[in-house]
Amino acid sequence: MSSELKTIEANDISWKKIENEGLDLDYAVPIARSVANRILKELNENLEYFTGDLAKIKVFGKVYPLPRQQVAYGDPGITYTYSGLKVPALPWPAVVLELRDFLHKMTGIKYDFVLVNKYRNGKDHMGEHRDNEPDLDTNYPIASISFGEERPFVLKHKDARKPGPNKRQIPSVTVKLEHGSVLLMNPPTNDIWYHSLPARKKLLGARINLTFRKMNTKNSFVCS
Ligand SMILES: O=C(O)CCC(=O)C(=O)O
Repeated sequence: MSSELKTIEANDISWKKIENEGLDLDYAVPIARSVANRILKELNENLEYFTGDLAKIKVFGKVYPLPRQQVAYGDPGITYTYSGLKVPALPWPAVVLELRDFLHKMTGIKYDFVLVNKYRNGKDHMGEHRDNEPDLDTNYPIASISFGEERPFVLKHKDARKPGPNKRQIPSVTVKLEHGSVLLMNPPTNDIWYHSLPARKKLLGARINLTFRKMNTKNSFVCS
């Protein structure tokens, strides 16, 4: 871990708790702007994103190009299957490992997988979904770190998405994810609330988000 991140103590972080029915989030901006700028630069210079079939997504059986760039890193042998895609974890780059180790110090959790999404501008987005795939160990929070353009992150209760009389009037919750911020999505949030990163066409800046996850160990195998 870099000396700058090492100087941040878990006790120094002032977390904001965001709660609702089945929703449990912790939000903070623990990474100072100058450090966040340096990390964003390193992410921009060192990460390469998936191409070909791994840069496509299946929605209701149809295949589309991903409306953003994506890559995944993790411990050896890990794969993650979601939206019809089976994504292999590439070996950790130093700058991503630095963030993984920072989260370990902050939360006590040693994450073994991260999905990185780059939104090249405000047109790039991510649709409503839950991170509740069988590959994930849902006992742990998903830790989301953001750099670059601030974008709204929108959470919607599953009952508010239902059609017809079963629909409940539960307002969405929006969190602005700032440069250098950390959002912890604690259980059972991802069973009950969908989340999305909607397009904001007027925003021109790029943003990189990393969601650190803990996988079910049965999903891991070590390649010989
Ligand atoms: O970019 C974001 O903040 C959202 C990422 C996300 O929803 C995910 O990785 O599942």
